[in-house]
Amino acid sequence: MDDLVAGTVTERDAVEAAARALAAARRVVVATGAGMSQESGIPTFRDAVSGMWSRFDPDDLATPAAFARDPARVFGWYAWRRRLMRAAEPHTGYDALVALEALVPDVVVVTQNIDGLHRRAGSRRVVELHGSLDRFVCAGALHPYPAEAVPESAADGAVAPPVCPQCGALVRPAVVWFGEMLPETAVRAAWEAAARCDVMLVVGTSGLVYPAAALPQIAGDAGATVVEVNPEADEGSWPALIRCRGRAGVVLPALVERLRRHR
Ligand code: BV8
Repeated sequence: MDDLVAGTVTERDAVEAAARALAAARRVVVATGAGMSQESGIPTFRDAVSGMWSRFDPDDLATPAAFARDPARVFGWYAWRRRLMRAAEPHTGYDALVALEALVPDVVVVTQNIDGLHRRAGSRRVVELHGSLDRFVCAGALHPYPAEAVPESAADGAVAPPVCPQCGALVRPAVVWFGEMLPETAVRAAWEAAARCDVMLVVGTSGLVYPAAALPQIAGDAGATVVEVNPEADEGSWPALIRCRGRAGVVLPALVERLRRHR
């Protein structure tokens, strides 16, 4: 247990308290952000050094206007990120979330991430709020485009997007950019799960991007125990009743191990 970042009694108590809440829970939602993938080698957005936003301005790359202005620059950024994601492997924290499904009757993962790692790890119910970099569509009529035909890029540089064979529009990643609406089905599933859950684990998110950042508040307001897993001290401003200071790959396995003892 001393692996936890602070390693204080408080941290050990926090993981123990979170395990007890999980032991009494029927419905659990796991809300994840970029920090969930950090130990799989995918940079977060706001990490001061390696974070993607520290080198790129989201308005320059993750908006429809950016794609219209410089499609090759935006598409190249995603081609580089897709190569990173496809080279990444789910770490032990992902395996712990899969193991959780055998210990709690109803587990739903709601992720902001587009890297597909929860699905690859074997989580059975995954809601991808911001889409997936495994899927591509055309910017015209949203015609699906085969991901296997999309060029990858070893470096972050301009890559000309393919052209849709059906309508001639440029092909784009099937992800939600800033200023775009989230997929309605994903929002409905996520909001319903958050409002009904007994425990929400909030893992690896700075809670800055809306509407995803509203989920812990929805769960807390509905009476759920909110457990935050994050090495940083004061990230989310949610009613986090239990804060586990540590990395996802350390805390989540410890949490599931403690939960097994309560079973
Ligand atoms: C919307 C997909 C309705 C693409 C992403 C003006 C105009 C329009 C909209 C807005 C506006 N002003 C505000 C908004 C709303 C806007 C928004 O919230 N902006 C923010 C910046 C204020 N939201 C939107 O635009 C959304 N759509 O509102 O539509 C609308 C429509 C029109 C007009 C008005 C409203 C769409 C938002 C989705 C954008 N797409 N991703 C891509 O990936 O390229 S967002 C992207 O950034 C991620 O998906 C994620 O959501 C976000 C990054 O956040 P995190 O995941 O939390 O990552 P971060 O790096 O910040 O934090 C990592 C955390 O992990 C840290 O706390 C760190 O301590 C921790 N950590 C690090 N290592 C570990 C760890 N934790 C555990 N273990 C570790 N090892």
